[in-house]
Amino acid sequence: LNGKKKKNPQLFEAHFEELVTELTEGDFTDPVLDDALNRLREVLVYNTAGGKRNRGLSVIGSLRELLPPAQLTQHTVQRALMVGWCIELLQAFFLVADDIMDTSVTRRGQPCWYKRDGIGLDAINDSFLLEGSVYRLLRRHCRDQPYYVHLLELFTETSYQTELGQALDLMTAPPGQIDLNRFTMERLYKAIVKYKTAFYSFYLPVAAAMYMAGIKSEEEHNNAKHILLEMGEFFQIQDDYLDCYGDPAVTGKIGTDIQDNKCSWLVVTALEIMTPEQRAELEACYGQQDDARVEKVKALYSTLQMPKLYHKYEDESYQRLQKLIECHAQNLPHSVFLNFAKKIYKRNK
Ligand code: GPP
Ligand code: MG
Ligand code: MG
Ligand code: MG
Repeated sequence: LNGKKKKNPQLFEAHFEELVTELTEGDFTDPVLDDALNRLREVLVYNTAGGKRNRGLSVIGSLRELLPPAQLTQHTVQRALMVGWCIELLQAFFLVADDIMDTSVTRRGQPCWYKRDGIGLDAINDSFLLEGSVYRLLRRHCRDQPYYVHLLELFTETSYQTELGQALDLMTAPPGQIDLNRFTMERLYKAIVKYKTAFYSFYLPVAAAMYMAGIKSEEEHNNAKHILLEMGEFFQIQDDYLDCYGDPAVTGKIGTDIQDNKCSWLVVTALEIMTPEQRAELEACYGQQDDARVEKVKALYSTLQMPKLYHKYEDESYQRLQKLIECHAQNLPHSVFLNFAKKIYKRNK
C-alpha cells in the first residue's frame, strides 16, 4: 500500500501533459484557433506550476481508501487522476482571478499571471478558459459514468459557493474604508472561510471520490462535509497566518492581507484581545498601501504574541478534528480524513 501511495504524486504529474495535449490538440482542430489554443497551453502550464497538489492528489488518495483494490482498474485510476486535475484547474481559475482582485504580486514563486508582460486584464479571459477546461475534461472522460451528473453538480455548486465566499471576502475589505467593528469571528470570519476556501479545497476532492466510488447518500456526504469544512476552516486560518508570518521563499507568495484591509484570522483574533489604545493604532494603520503602516500593524501583532496564539490554536484545532473524525466518519474510512489532515497540519507553505 505504501508503495502505491508513493506513486500517486508521480502518476499524477505524468498525467498532466496528456490532458494539456488533449485540450489543445484533440478538442477543437480548426486551424484558425491555433493561436488561441497555444495561448491555452501556456495558461494551463504556467498556472498549474509549483502547486502542492493537495487537492488534486486527494481524489485518487481517497478513492484508494474507498474502493477495494479489485475495483481499482486502470481506467478508474486514470479517471481519478483526471478528476484530480480538474480540481487543480478549478483552483488555477480561482487563483488567476483572485490575484487580480487582491492585487497580489507573486504566486507559487513566480509573478502572478496578470502581472506578466502583455497579459494584464486579459488574464480574466484566461481564467474563464481554465474553468471551461474543467468541464470539457469531465465530459470527455466521464460522460458515460453513472456518477457524471453528480460530479457536474458538485463542481458547479462548489464553484458557486466559492464565488459567494469571495464576494463576502471582497465586500468586507473595501479599499480605503477601515471599519474594524465589522470584523467578527463567529458571524463573519467563519462564513467567509467556509465558503471561499473550505468547500472547494476539502469537501470537493473527497466528495468527488465518494461519488466515483458510488457513495451518494446525503447522510454520508453530510458526515464527510462536517469534518472537511472544519479542516478547511483551519487551512484558511493557516493561510492567513502565513500571509504575515510565512517565508515568501517557501510559500511562493507575498502577503497583502494587511494592505488589502482583509478580514484575516490575525486581525480578528488580535481585536479580541487588544487595548483601546492599540485599537486606535490599528485603525490608523490597517488597510493602506504604505509600508511603514504595514510594519506598525506587524509590530502590534508581535506585541500581542500572535504566533504563540496561533500555535496554540493549531494544537487545539488538531485535537478537535481527531474527535470529529471519531464521531462523524461513521462508515467512511478514517484514513480518508487522517491522510488529508496529515498533509496540512504544521505546514509552512
Ligand atoms: C483564498 O483566499 C480563496 C480563494 C483563492 C478563492 C478565490 C475565489 C474566486 C471565486 C476567485 P486568499 O486570497 O487568502 O488566497 P491567497 O492567500 O492564496 O491569495
Ligand atoms: Mg483573496
Ligand atoms: Mg489572494
Ligand atoms: Mg491568503
